[in-house]
Amino acid sequence: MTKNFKRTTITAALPYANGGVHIGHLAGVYVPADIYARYLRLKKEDVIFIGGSDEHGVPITIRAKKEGITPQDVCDRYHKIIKDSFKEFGISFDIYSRTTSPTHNKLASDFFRKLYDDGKLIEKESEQLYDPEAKQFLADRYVMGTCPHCGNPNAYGDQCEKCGSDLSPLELINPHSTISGAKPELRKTKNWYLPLNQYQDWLKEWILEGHKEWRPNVYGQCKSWLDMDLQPRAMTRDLDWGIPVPVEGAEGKVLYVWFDAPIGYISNTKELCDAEPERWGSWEKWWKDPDTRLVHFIGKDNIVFHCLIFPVMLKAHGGYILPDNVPANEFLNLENDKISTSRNWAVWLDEYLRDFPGKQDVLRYVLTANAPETKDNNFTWKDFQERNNSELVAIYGNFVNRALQLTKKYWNGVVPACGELLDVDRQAIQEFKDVKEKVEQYLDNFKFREAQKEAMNLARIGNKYITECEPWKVWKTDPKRVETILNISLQLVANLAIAFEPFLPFSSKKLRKMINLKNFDWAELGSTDLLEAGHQLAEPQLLFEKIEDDAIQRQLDKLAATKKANEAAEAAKDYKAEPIKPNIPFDEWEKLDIRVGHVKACQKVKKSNKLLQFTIDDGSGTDRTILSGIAKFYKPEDLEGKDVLFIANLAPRKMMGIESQGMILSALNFDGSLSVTTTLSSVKPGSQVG
Ligand code: B3M
Ligand code: ZN
Repeated sequence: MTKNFKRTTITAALPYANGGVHIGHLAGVYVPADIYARYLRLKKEDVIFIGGSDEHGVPITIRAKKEGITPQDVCDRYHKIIKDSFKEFGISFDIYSRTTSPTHNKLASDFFRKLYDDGKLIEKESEQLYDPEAKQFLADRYVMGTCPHCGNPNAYGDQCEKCGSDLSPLELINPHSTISGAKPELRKTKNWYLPLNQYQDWLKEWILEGHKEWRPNVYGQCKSWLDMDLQPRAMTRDLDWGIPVPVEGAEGKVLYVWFDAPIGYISNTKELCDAEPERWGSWEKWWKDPDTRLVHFIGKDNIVFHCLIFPVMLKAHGGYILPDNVPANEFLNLENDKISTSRNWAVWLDEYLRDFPGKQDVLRYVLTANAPETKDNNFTWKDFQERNNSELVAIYGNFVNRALQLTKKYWNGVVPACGELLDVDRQAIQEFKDVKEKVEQYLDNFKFREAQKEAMNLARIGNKYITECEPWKVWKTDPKRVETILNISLQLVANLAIAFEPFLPFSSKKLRKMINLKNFDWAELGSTDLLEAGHQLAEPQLLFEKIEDDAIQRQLDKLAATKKANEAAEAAKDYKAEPIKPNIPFDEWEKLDIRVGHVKACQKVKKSNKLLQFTIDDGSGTDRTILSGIAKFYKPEDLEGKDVLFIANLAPRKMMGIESQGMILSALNFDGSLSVTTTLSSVKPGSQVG
């Protein structure tokens, strides 16, 4: 940090309001942004932390169409879900608003209009796909067809999900509109472009020369863009969901979602400042004063928008500050597989909280410990359990518990005075003073995993200290000495409450309550005077609890079930029904006697893993025995009491020494499984089928 700024504006990417929040979002963007915001607040710096939902863009309209509701309905639903999830996990936004707000509509519209009036945009005609039946232009996602690379018949106009190729809709074989099914045609349309090419030299200077301190992944991605020739990029779209383009002759066009979304950071700041001016001052000081530092927290797929396009927009507009840093993260995988909403391969925050109530901090801790800061990283449930049990419980929780229980035991829960220091005390004090500087250095440089590791070292120092001092032994010979040991241990505990506040805010709060900690200031980290002698502590409680194997197994089972369902869905996609057999004359069909039978009993046939033996009421008054090779697919008790269809006049045949008098009808599914056919409503046994 070369410049001394007066204040910091922190933004976290605005999630699309068309789905919930999962661990990938939290690890990639929101937990690091929150740690940073809390850290600066704790340092008593002037900081504002801005969030909100991104409510425009094509995916929201597709979802709405699918569900038969309006895009606004989709946004309303998910905005609430997302906002609640963030709140539950302690993401301490100063405001969480949305891009369908009136403030945003006006600000984004005015922003565009200024660029337009100042001649900063290029008006250009281009050919776009058009649906002649639905009478509208088609976003790439609205076109489907066959992938020219792998033959997948369900490729989208922008991407083939089967082979992963990026596509343009014009490359698709047999393209069709997903709205009407019609073959799209090319039509001319006018749009407004941001001439990124005109800013290329400036971008090179600003980033490649001016921001060498950015994370290597961010800097590298910018460099590879800037090594190519940037092209003008359309800032408007022919679409009916978004902010109308505020220009004559632009009816039926809206602002490109990536034009309006980052402006959402500004609008949300404005909304907050306008609502509480005495607390926040004017919104402009957060966005226009060169003494303000702007930091964007995002995932790596958003780098180009935050490092190139948005800065060019801000620069072209004039009057705005530019981001000082963009600490983008790589991706988090789940159990070695890419997180995917469509395949439901994710840990959703609401489900997590249902399964692990009150354990927000455990997830925050594990996600930071594994933060994908420099490369893609992996979340596994085993690691989650391991880090909880052997770090949070065994190191942090254990140290706190030891210090508080010992104080309760020897000193009735009152902080004793610190006596004369021995070497071992001085060393522990020095060690934890050093930690402060390290944590700060890491946090200032957006190295959150290292910072958290250092905070955990405080607890390690504490455990080592107590173990070395052995107060339970010293008590018998030198109780005065125990006072000093306890005092230092408790000071360390208080330090932990401060050091962990940015990372584990719920636990810090709990811990602060246990020790009645009033002073709560980052500047005091490292101090040995946080708790005065005579200060009364509250009743100790466990800060963390062990997570047992069965809780982890349930999560693994859940994922295994998801994987199985995905595989089945994948196989079903490629399934083609067997060709129909040649026709038969009607009288041949009439020879077959198919009946409804009531399953009175069903059991496994001994020594066979395929056969089930049915006792069928066929309406004749005499029970009938039928064997069927479906034991792999049903438990016998699941079939008892059901009405099934069977062929009643098939010549009997013996299997495993039992005579089977007929055949139970089953459907052969695409994956080789068998599903017994039955009647929709209850029908008397013996009824004919035909
Ligand atoms: N909504 C993309 C995303 O959620 C986009 C971010 C906007 S940030 C201004 O990844
Ligand atoms: Zn493909």
